[in-house]
Amino acid sequence: MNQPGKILRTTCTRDCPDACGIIATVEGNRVLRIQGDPDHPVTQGFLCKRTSRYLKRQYDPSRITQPMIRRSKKADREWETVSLDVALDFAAEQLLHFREKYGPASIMNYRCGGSMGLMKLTTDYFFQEFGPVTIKSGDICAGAGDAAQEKDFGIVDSHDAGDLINSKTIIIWGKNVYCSHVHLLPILKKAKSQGTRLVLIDPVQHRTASLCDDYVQIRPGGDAALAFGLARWLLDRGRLDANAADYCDHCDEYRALLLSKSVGEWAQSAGVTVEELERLANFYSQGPSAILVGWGMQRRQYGSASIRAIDALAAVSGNLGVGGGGVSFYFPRRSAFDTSFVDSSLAPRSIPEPLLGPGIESARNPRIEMVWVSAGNPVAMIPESRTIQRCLMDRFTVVVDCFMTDTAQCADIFLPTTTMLEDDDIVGAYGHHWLNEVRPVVGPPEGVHTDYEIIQRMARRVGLEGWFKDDTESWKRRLFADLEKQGFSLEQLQSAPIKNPTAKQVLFADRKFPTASGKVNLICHYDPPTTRINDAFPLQLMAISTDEAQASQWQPETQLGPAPVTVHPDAAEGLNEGEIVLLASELDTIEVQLVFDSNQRTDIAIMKKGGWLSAGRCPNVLTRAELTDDGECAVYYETAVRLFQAANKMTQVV
Ligand SMILES: Nc1nc2c(c(=O)[nH]1)N[C@H]1C(S)=C(S)[C@@H](COP(=O)(O)OP(=O)(O)OC[C@H]3O[C@@H](n4cnc5c(=O)[nH]c(N)nc54)[C@H](O)[C@@H]3O)O[C@H]1N2
Ligand SMILES: Nc1nc2c(c(=O)[nH]1)N[C@H]1C(S)=C(S)[C@@H](COP(=O)(O)OP(=O)(O)OC[C@H]3O[C@@H](n4cnc5c(=O)[nH]c(N)nc54)[C@H](O)[C@@H]3O)O[C@H]1N2
Ligand SMILES: [Mo]
Repeated sequence: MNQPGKILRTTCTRDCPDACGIIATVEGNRVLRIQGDPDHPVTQGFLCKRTSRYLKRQYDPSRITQPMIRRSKKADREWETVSLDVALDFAAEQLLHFREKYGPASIMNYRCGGSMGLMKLTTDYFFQEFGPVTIKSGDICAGAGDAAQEKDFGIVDSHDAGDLINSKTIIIWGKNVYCSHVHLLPILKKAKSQGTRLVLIDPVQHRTASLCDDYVQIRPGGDAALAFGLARWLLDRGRLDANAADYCDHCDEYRALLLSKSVGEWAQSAGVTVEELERLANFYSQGPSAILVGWGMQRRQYGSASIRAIDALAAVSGNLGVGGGGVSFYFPRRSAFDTSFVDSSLAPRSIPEPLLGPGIESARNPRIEMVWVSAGNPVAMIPESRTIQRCLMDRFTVVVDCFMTDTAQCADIFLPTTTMLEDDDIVGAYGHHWLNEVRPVVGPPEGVHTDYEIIQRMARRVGLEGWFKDDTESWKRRLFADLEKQGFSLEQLQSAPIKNPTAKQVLFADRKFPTASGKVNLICHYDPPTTRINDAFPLQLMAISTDEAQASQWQPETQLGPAPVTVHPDAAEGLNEGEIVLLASELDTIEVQLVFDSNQRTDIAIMKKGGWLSAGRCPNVLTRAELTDDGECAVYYETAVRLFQAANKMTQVV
């Protein structure tokens, strides 16, 4: 399909707020180069560090392009390369067997963020029609924040990113834009050049601090206390919106909560100085002020309460419904599309995603006998990795992926699928309002198919061909149906991104909120969480995103040797920089290599998220499976850990 040096457009489907337009230079059936689309209003011609290196992944020799099965994975760990027909027949036979013998709830469909493409919903649709089967609930990534904003505002949505130009102050609250949201940088830099003040609040000092006029190194989890402290400061000075009661519920209870501590007490509980809090409050009160809420801080025990406290601050300070204001967390990436064919309420049972391991293990009547994993690597990415690994090894497991991940190593059947450069799909973004098309810029290797094509072939084997007779193009039209009613065409999307027509520049401009009462639901209870660190385990483990990789999608050569752990030198008394030491939680121990950084707090240990279990680099072996206060999000960053020399462990063991 391609002539030499042909330039083709597609979209990045990686789990990222940016959903970038990609320009690929293709010769024959090989991609020579990928670049950011200069005509995409958000991408603006550049790609992030990790995706600009994507061709290394695309052409990595470890990519698996042939179906594989293991007839008995426990006894005989050898993989057998088979034809797709053999692999699919085997998978179909097992699906039918377990449905017949134990009922559809004995099968679980687990899909995660390997691709943001909307076509991936067809896998969920298949399992809904085949079963419905057991599915996941909640969200390891953003569940707590989503639940908070739904409760407070009735919806989860954001101001248009372009509106940031109208802010006098922008608070970047727990977010590393240089790593996780790089296409926000041009807007932030422009706002800054026009006089907007930028402030970062984050326990980890990262590169985004260098962009900001002020940086507050908050105590991990201190965000609600800081938000209450800021509101208390404004209250004491009569600077809260006098009309707040017109559009907020529970004003009296919220006020009582603010008054339950002095500004000094709130500052102390947030782990900041009174001066820092006052400086922040001063900036914030010189509005309009926008808050950009990051994803990290809600992955904590009280993560949802943190976001609710920030929502309330924005509301009572008069920053909702005004240009340059708002509290932006997430953009509804699916809202423009018709996804009504999937209905999770039909499922006979769900397991909260953060509890995947213990949830599968304890499920009864029926027991879970078979797990189908696509676009996810739960063994590496979900807490209690070893429990998940054990569960999958004990059950019949199918994994659809492009690589032999930690999860795929537990499979009985491995079905190879396309990479994003070979995929055919549509995406919205969770960091802006533009919708875009995903098109194969090269054909997949012989015998490799998209997730949808795999599902279509499965459907024929289990009597569901009628549901999946349509080709990908027809499905895209089906997803696009609502937009078509509004006068857009899929052809239009094929030539350029379309801005979600339901998106607003400024949210809640009429100060009406889609909650039950039509008003903001102010948080009115807060029980401060007790810290889990203690003398025995003095550090909080924070394995966070790195600009080098997307979650566990590392190049194999990066996973050699112990994983680096960054700490303040005072947090590693008696240990030396570069030394290989042990990092232990109450659950497990891994070997790590020490990196010192005196800019960091003395109570945290920082790792790069996504380390492989097979390489001994997986932080999630140390972390317990548990749920946040609301929204069934995972508590990733509160595991208490300690560092010690390997010899000590030997003595302990002996
Ligand atoms: N390069 C790269 N980019 C990515 C990803 C990746 O793996 N690599 N992952 C993607 C994914 S899955 C997502 S969900 C998105 C967003 O994914 P994230 O990378 O999670 O997004 P951030 O918004 O930067 O949130 C992380 C920040 O939250 C901070 N944080 C943690 N705890 C607290 C706290 O208690 N208080 C405060 N104030 N801050 C805290 C961390 O220190 C960190 O700086 O980005 C995506 N972008
Ligand atoms: N310790 C710690 N753990 C974390 C986090 C953290 O900050 N700290 N962050 C969490 C967050 S925010 C998230 S969202 C999750 C991410 O968790 P996952 O989504 O499970 O992460 P990935 O490692 O990106 O795994 C996705 C897999 O999908 C495959 N894939 C890519 N494209 C396709 C496709 O089109 N089809 C199929 N079938 N497969 C495809 C990739 O090869 C990859 O193996 O991790 C969470 N885990
Ligand atoms: Mo995520």
